[in-house]
Amino acid sequence: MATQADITAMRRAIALAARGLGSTSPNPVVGCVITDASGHQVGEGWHQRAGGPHAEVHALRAAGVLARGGTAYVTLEPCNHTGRTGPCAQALIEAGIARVVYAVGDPNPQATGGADTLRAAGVEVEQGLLVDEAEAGNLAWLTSVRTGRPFVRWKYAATLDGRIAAADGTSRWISSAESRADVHRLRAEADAVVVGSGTARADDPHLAVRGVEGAVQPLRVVVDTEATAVKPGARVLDDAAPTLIAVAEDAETALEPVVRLPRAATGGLSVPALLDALYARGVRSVLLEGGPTLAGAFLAAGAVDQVVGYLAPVLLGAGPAALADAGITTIAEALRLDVTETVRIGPDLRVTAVPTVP
Ligand code: AOF
Ligand code: ZN
Repeated sequence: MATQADITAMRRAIALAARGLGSTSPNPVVGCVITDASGHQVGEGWHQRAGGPHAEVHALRAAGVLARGGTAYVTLEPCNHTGRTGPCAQALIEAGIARVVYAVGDPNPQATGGADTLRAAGVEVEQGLLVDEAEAGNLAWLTSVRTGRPFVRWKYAATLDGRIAAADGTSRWISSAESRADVHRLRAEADAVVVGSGTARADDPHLAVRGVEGAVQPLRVVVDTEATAVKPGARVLDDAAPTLIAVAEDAETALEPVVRLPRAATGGLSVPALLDALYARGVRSVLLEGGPTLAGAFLAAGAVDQVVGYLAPVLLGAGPAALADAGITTIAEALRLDVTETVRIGPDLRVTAVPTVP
């Protein structure tokens, strides 16, 4: 049975794990707290970057000999494999840990089996404490492991009547400065930020992260099917972050770096082919930032895992909607979502939702 102290320690481990968001790809975010035999915290750590020590190793180093006879709280099942680093299950056994409490089982076939190894060595093992919170904290990585493509978060900012610009095309600024700063945090969490040609043409966006301490810059991706939207000198081509222009196989361009991809039946780029190409480059999470046409294509391809809408208390009554055609023609086909969070961001409302599992 989990005690209040167990819950407190796991909650701390989940908070520690979140510090790795955006910098551990293609690995998960993982946090670890170690308490001694009398329940005092003696070490903590989190996974900071792929190839670096796992969370358990950081926490064991901090605890030193005080780990002996203690409990390790880990957000993910300790690994059982020698990958870029040694097996954490073994490290926990060698440090004399008596009990391991973890939240989420490791779905990675190479790493799984840590719980069995620990039990075989006489360590008490408990699974599932705060599993929903820990899964939510690792949503991008877990989704990418389960689906074999990057996790996709579609973000948009709109008026309360769902418009992203006025009838004359003016759009600066619908959402507040606070919301725009929050978007930089989402960019920092993502491995890649993706926009379409309409957004590239209309906004000449920069797409790099500003104002987030320690942020790893995401790959900036412009889906420019006909290779006509991104011009030499575009802000997205500066050296603030890496860039990739995705064009159709038959498009002509001298821009670099470019990836050539097949078209979908509709003529636009194939979304699955784009996601495969990004996955092959190590991308495990995508922030889809615009605009309505590309978002419609992703939704039609079943490739949106989470929606984050910034709703500004503004009305326009005319102007383009946040989402264009997504292949839905009748109400029975409507994409239903479950709201997982609502937060006030300055004057705006941020709504996070995920597709309802039928
Ligand atoms: C992490 N950090 O804190 C834990 C992980 O690439 P490697 O060799 O570092 O191994 C990565 C795998 O190890 C990862 O996919 C996951 O299954 C397991 N546990 N990974 O990156 C950690 N505990
Ligand atoms: Zn490990």
